[in-house]
Amino acid sequence: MNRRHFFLNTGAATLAAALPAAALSQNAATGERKHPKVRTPNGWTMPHRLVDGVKVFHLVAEEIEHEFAPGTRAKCWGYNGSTPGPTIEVFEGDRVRIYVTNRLPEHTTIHWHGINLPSGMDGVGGLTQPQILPGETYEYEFTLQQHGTHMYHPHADEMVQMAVGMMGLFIIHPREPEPERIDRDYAILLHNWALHPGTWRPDPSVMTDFDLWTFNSRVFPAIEPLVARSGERVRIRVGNLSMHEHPIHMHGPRFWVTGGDGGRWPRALWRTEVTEIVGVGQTRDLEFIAEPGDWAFHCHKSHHTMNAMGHEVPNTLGVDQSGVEAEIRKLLPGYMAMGETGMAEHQVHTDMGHMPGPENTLPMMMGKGPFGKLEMGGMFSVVKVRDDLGADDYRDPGWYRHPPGTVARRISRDPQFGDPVRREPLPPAKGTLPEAKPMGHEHHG
Ligand SMILES: [Cu+2]
Repeated sequence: MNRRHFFLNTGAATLAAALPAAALSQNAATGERKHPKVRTPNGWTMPHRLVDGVKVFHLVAEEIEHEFAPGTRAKCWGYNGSTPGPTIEVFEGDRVRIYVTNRLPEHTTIHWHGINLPSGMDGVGGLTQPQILPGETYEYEFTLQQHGTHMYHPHADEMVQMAVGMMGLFIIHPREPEPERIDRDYAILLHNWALHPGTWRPDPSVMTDFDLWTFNSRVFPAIEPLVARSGERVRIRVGNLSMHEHPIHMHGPRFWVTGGDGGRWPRALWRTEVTEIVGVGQTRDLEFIAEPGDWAFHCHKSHHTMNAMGHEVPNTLGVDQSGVEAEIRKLLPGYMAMGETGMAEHQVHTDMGHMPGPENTLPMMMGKGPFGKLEMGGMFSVVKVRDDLGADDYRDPGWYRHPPGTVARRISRDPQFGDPVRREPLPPAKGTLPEAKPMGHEHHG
């Protein structure tokens, strides 16, 4: 062991003793835990080197192979091997130096979204700096004068580079402890992708009609659950660099919206909500006291909790397709008419292997829970709160074991059950509501 190794190992051991794993931001002098380490589900936090008091990071823009969920991969662009790129986690007052190496086939820059810095460090190609050409490395350096949930992304050929995955989170903790101690601090970046069925590269030309809706570039059920212990104060930071607004909704306890790109809001501005719209280019901090259970956490646009699907298909709800199915099967053996009673049957068929989709394409609905199929995809995860978790335990605890008598249950199979109060049906309309007809037999004129 040479001297340098000895020094490094001793240093590491001292550091490890002073700072237990989950309390890297612990104040060593008082033992008081100021901020938990941010956890980026399915992502990671970028390490740094300390050089003369400056925190030094190195981002590499490059093409990567990314997996949205087992069964769907794509050639994407990201940073340091991933999309989103690694989360940068720092403190108000820190001086940071960030090297950006461009290993893409075209030029790029990085804009530090929401961060107050000298104009020339703002990363707008052509406006505040030359483009970073392929092979070049640029250096950004600035002092952080604020705290909050921020982001980074290219400001060069932005439409293409963001559409194929180039983005990351930049989280700045306040220097002082926060008034309410946070026990778990999650960070999620929202995005959308036009990965058309059977293809391997996201299509940057799409403006609204996307195929995949992601938390940290993953779709349900491949998104890690958000785990907490009962009574803990949990923050979920949500940033949006997609092309849509996302009403982010949590079941169970209501949350306070406590901050955004502008940092933590004064207490008088906090709002209790169960759904918060995170606009394009915005971030929002959601905080709640964890209550035991399995609580869905998802975008409330119902198409955003689906995977690849056609959005402009004929509406077959309520249409008797029995005749047409036989006709089409003469041309397309194995054709299955669907949608007559709703689309839940979709997951039944795909799970049974009856509907192998195009290659490299996830079924529209996926996921199995303790009570059956979840029929979800996209922007959906589960907040899993348990009484008996260790403070630093982030492992998936499995499904919630409900206390006896607290689960909705079947009490009848008779559709005529009971004596429910119902409104009178409408009087017959004047010959306008059509009877259900087989698809393809619409009456014209
Ligand atoms: Cu959404």
